Amino acid sequence: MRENIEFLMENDGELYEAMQGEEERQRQGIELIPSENYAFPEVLAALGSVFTNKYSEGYPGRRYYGGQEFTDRIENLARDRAKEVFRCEHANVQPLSGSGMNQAVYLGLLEPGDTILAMDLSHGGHLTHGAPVSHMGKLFNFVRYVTDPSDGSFDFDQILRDARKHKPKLMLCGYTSYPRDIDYKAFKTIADDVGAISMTDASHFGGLVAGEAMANPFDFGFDLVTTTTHKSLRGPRGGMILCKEKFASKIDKSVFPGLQGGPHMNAVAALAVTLKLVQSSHFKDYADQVLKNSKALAEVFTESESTLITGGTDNHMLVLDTVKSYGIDGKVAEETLDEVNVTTNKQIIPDDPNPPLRPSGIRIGTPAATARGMKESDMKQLGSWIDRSLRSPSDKKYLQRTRMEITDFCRNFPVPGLE
Ligand code: DSN
Repeated sequence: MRENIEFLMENDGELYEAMQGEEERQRQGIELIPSENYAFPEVLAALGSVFTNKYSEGYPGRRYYGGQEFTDRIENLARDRAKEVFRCEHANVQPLSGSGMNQAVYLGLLEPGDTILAMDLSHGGHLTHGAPVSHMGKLFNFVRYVTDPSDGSFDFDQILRDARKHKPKLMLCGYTSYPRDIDYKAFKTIADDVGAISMTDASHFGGLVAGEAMANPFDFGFDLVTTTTHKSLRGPRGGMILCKEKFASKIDKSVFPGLQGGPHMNAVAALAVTLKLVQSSHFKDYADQVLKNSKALAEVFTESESTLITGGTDNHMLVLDTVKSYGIDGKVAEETLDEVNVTTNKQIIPDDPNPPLRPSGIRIGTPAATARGMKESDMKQLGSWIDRSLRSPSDKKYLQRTRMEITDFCRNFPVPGLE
């Protein structure tokens, strides 16, 4: 694989230079965006393989092009491994991205105008969970539930009242910016009460379910789970729809030919190897460590009396209210941390009075740092650098010194796939 990159050096200097720059950025900085990670080296190898050359519209055994002996083999491997890892009856491994994956579920199982009950965007839901600016928000009738920001809890009595009033066809839980676990039993009970399909979008924590560090919605009888494959799972960019057999045919038809053409078979190959690697005891240790690291980092902010949304974390991420904690908005916080080579992202917080490009907080997550081998003591060090930097965004000398210390610190933690 490295040889292929050297080949680029010979033939496309401009591209090679940007690629080298990104490698150095990833080496010298600490990646704390909760949805990012370092793909397994095996994933990078599969992505750069000959499967990128192949069209495979259809499904194993029923394709619209010839020459499918080996593509069928890898797609079957990916599907079987997905079913084994997530303990489900059916897996579609073709979605090209997380948004398309969720859209395929809604479009395959519902009619336009049908009602979906899902979490509000500012409380942690995703754009595809019905944000008014999204096409899905226009096509379906989303009713949104919120959380109590003081402790992140859901008001299940209210959700039940909403469900009985609006009679959703589908009830969705899952999040993109919410630092707590989900009470699947309570959600499933309400979905059953109103006869709704139950779905979890596990995009952020699919890897933590696979590594058995977090609960699996299928153990509570959920109908469907969607997950992207490049976040905590450490696989290729893409998505997966996991479901009960009774939804299999509608889901498959919705993905292809409903929404997509040819799947990216290099990504399917990379997903197959991911789903082998996540079954190892090594990956289970990794998933546990992601959560330990998140808690260790949260302790630093609690001790410094900063404001964490919901007061802490049960998963891989923290949402920090930077306005309340440091008197700076999320954009300034993100830029300040960029100056010390710590990458986070500005983030709206529940009922944020500020706009999305200048919101009141940031998100911080531990999957990528943990993949480099960082442990709780490293999180303490990192947390104190972050806390101090956010307290001194104009102290250029401090930020410069901290940047150098962090660059040195990073040398102890090789980036998977780059060394
Ligand atoms: N963009 C992803 C995230 O950062 O959470 C969700 O799609």
